[in-house]
Amino acid sequence: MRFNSSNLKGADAGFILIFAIAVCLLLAVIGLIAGRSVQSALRETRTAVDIAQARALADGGVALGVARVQSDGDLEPVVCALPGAGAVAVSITDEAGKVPLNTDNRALLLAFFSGLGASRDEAQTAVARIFDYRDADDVAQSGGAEREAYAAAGLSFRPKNGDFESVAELDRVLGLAAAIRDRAKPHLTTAVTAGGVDGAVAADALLQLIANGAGAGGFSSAFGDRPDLPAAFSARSTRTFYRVRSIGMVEGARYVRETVIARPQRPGETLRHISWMQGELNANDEALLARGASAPPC
Ligand SMILES: [Ca+2]
Repeated sequence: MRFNSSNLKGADAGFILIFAIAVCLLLAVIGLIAGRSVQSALRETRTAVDIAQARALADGGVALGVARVQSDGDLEPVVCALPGAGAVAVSITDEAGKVPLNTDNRALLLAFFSGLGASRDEAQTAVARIFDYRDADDVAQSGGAEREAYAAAGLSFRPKNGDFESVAELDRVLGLAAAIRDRAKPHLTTAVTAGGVDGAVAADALLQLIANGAGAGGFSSAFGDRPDLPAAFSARSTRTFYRVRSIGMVEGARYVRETVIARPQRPGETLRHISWMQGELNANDEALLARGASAPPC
């Protein structure tokens, strides 16, 4: 058979052309991927910078909140902007307006858990388990749970037999329904150990749910729909413990800083931060975040 050199040259040329096109396509794809990687890296860097700036703003906002507390200033939320740097939203709450998780007032805790939607039996169980978790003995109350019950449930931890140090510690109490526990947390405090709640600084929602949980029979309503707490559930604020919650906003980045402070009560005392942690955004923040876009200068 005769070899056709012209056909071979044509085939070679075709192959080289296809190879060249393939190389070009490959280079184009590599270039595209590299370009996107650079863009992606730039975006990530930008986001990281925004988050760092939002965090710095949030921490600066804490200083603004602390200054308000120390000067007995207005405790209404503040939203203000640092031109070119973003905005900050600061809210301050007196912890005396929450239910003390370490309170000895069993009736208050019963009304509170009932108001959150627990049945009377579920509320009594929840309160018994909270007391068992805290009290020094290992003898379970009616409906409660001590060491044996925790071991039988296969838990690696046991009741603390000491006061709660944080509201998050509620997760370590055996047998609390997760839904009730999560609804309870925003209304609880470990900063204050009192026999009641100061209705003057409590959120409307908390007063309403305690009223609902207590059957509302003993409540008057001197201030419209805002229930008054009965004396058995009340304690005056010592105006010492405040939660300062500060949200830094930079472009799309948000950072939440939460701290509980103890205000000096005597000359020579200094302000103490009892806790300092990263917080999380919640549904109530939407109104504050919306104000960030057109906030006045700080
Ligand atoms: Ca105990």
